[in-house]
Amino acid sequence: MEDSKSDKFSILLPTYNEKENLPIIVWLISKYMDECGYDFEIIIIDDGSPDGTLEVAQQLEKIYGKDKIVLRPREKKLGLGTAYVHGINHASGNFVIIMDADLSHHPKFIPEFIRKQQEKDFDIVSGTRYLGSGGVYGWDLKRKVISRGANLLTQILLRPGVSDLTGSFRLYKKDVLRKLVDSCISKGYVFQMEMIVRARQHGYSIGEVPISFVDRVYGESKLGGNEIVHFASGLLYLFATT
Ligand SMILES: Nc1nc2c(ncn2[C@@H]2O[C@H](COP(=O)(O)OP(=O)(O)OP(=O)(O)O)[C@@H](O)[C@H]2O)c(=O)[nH]1
Ligand SMILES: [Mg+2]
Repeated sequence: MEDSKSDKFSILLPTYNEKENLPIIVWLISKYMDECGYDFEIIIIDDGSPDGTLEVAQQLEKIYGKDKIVLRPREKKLGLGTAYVHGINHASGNFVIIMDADLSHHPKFIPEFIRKQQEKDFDIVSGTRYLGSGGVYGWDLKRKVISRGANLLTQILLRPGVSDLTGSFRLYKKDVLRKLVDSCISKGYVFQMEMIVRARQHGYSIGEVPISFVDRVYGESKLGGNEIVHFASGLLYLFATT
């Protein structure tokens, strides 16, 4: 058994126009991590947000210190998939936590992820909206039905052994995450699905923690009409290649 006291958690926050959300999420993360006495760093990957998110992040770096807030900005919007890869390359922890910065993923679940990981030394712990106390808030019926339907279809086609495949709130052992990222081809949230499907192929162990997902309050939703098309083609791609 490794000594869990030497564990360090690198929390990746990709941001694009999140200046209202960033101070709150950073405050909440530090609060929960400090309360539990976990060693951590927050890596902010801002892609040239026009709203000035980077300036806010620089203020936070001054307040919390360079060891806690690590800024790894990029010039322009290059997408989430590559933002994660960029973040992993700068992570100094042996665990990596991936979450959205728009407060849809509440930091209070991070200690639960960590406790779940330690239960059976899981390679991955995945947040799920579709188990136990998990759920979604702030969605209209249409979006709920689409999300449920998409999840059901995914369960039937891919049999992933995980109840929520498109969620992106997860904890990984860093070496596991690196190997998975290298074996994934897709982008966007199909990428989140592919990660789990490949993890199954590699035989990695996955634990699940119920999470409540809350729709963003601040900032603009990028949910476009293309989403269903992207999802369907991604699902078919994974179905055909795995
Ligand atoms: N660095 C970086 N971050 C991004 C990019 N696109 C989105 N993000 C961030 O990734 C996280 C998830 O993106 P969201 O826009 O919330 O995506 P979503 O949750 O599917 O959709 P909505 O919340 O409804 O807008 C948020 O923290 C965004 O700020 C990007 O191209 N680069
Ligand atoms: Mg969001």
